[in-house]
Amino acid sequence: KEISIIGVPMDLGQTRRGVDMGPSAIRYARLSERLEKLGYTVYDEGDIRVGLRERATADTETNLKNLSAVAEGNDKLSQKINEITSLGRFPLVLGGDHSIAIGTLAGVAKRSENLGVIWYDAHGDLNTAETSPSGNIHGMPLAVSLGMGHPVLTNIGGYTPKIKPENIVIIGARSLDEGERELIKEKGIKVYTMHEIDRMGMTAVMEETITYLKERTDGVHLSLDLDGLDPEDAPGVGTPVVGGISYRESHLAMEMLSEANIVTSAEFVEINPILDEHNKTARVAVALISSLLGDTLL
Ligand code: DIR
Ligand code: MN
Ligand code: MN
Ligand code: MN
Repeated sequence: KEISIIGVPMDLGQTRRGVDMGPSAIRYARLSERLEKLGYTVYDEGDIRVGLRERATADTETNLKNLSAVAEGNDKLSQKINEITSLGRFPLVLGGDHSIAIGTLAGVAKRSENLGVIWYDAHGDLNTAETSPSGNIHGMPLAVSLGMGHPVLTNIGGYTPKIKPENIVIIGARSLDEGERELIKEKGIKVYTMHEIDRMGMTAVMEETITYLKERTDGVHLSLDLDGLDPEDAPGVGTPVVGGISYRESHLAMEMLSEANIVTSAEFVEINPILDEHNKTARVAVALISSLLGDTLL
């Protein structure tokens, strides 16, 4: 089996510096070596070129920060994903802030009538320019992929929407803005908040998620924001939220996805080495990626 790694040093979707170094931090934590040991042929495609923050300009008509530079980076990413999937390789995207999911999904959804999406995150990332409290595009990619938001973003890849609300499962949510809550209700999006994870346990959450997605989708994209984990386990993120998913629970979730063999693309985002403790969060990401791709203890 063949995997293509694509780094996206994007930090324009939010305001903390350093998340653009995420791809380097994950490579430094020996991602390729781990995957090769699992028997994969690994193609590291290098990084997508992203505009510099200094040159990016605030969009004056909307409250969307760095709109054109974010859109440009995502457009390049979606094209790269298209090349990779046409070769039949598994795309593994390394962020960068979560705004890059716009480009990843534009690429992977092109080949899929009914793409499923697992959004593993403390946040819903379902804001639009109207509902966003921050103007940060990293809080919007799931809404954009549903066809809601600025046309410069929703039209990336030349089509919209990329995904259907009933094909989404959000896991780990514990910080949702008012507009996001309304959208979740309006669209009937399936969400396992921390309440359900505490109450049901991660095993049942993943069993339900897998059964649900298996019967209605023809492929599943895993979009894993490291802030879905508890900040104790993943401190190197820009918007940590206490009371998150543990390292063990996350491992279990990845192992269950591996067993179910439903994931067809993945991205690991929001790793910020400047805010990290000795690259701990990047090492967690590499461990989770390995489990997702079939690493077992025996
Ligand atoms: C908040 C934070 N909901 C926003 N979002 C984050 O700015 O839209 N997403 N941090 O990962
Ligand atoms: Mn996110
Ligand atoms: Mn988040
Ligand atoms: Mn975030």
